[in-house]
Amino acid sequence: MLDTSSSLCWQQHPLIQALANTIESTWQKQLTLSPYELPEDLGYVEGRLEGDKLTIENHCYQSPVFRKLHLELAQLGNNLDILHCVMFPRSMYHLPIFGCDLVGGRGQISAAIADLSPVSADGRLPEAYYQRLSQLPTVSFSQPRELPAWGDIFSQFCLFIRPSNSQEEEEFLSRVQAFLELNCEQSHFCDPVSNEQQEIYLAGQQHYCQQQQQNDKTRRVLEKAFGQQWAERYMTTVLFDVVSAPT
Ligand code: 18B
Repeated sequence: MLDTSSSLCWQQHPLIQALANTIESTWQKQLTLSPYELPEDLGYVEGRLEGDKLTIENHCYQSPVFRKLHLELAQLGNNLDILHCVMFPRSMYHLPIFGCDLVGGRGQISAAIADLSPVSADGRLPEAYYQRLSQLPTVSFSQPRELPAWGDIFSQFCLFIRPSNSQEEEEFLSRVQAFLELNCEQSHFCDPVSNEQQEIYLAGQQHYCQQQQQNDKTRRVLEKAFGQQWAERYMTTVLFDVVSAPT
């Protein structure tokens, strides 16, 4: 469970609470976590957006296989609840990037996104992922949403929906849990790759971050509360830092 003594978690939409707890407990159970130091002033931040307070709370770890395991909760007054999560593997391992974003307000989640995104040159996931993902029960959601142009980084398994009732919320949650468990499990079976392969996976991660940095909807929320420069620094150091060497 999330260490929630002072956490935003309790105040958020129930699906965000449930997913935050699922992520944190899956990581705790399946991975060997150690702290990941974010820039000192960016772990917990408060700003103001048109009179409303924007609060951001970060939970960040690393493990022998993952360079950065980032779970972020944000809340804007009573209007906007956000969960953001990314698992960046170290480039010496061929693993996809697990990413997830939930955005909601006033009791309704408007955007629920989750994916295991490939980082290889041919845009394919490791073979084991195809086998396992194709065995998951089929799900269909009544309100699928269309990915923006920068979303060419996502896999064929990407979910991007507006859940229309609690059953769809449950189905989304269980699919994300399956993605998470698969990714943690695979991290125990992967071997380090050659230097040439590492260059490719590093380039794949860089491309992923550059595309995500083009999300104007995220940028706009951060810019309005904290200003343009701060938003740029936050997006490029905390959310989607482009690492230039293997870590
Ligand atoms: N994101 N999201 O994380 N974003 O971080 N997010 C939105 O209903 C924030 C990720 C993604 O339609 C929206 O339209 C803020 C990851 C996609 O053009 C808002 C933070 C992924 C869209 C925010 C945050 C990801 C999207 C609009 C920092 C995927 C649709 C909500 C805490 C793995 C973009 C709506 C589009 C939308 C905001 C995807 C307000 C501030 C990891 C594809």
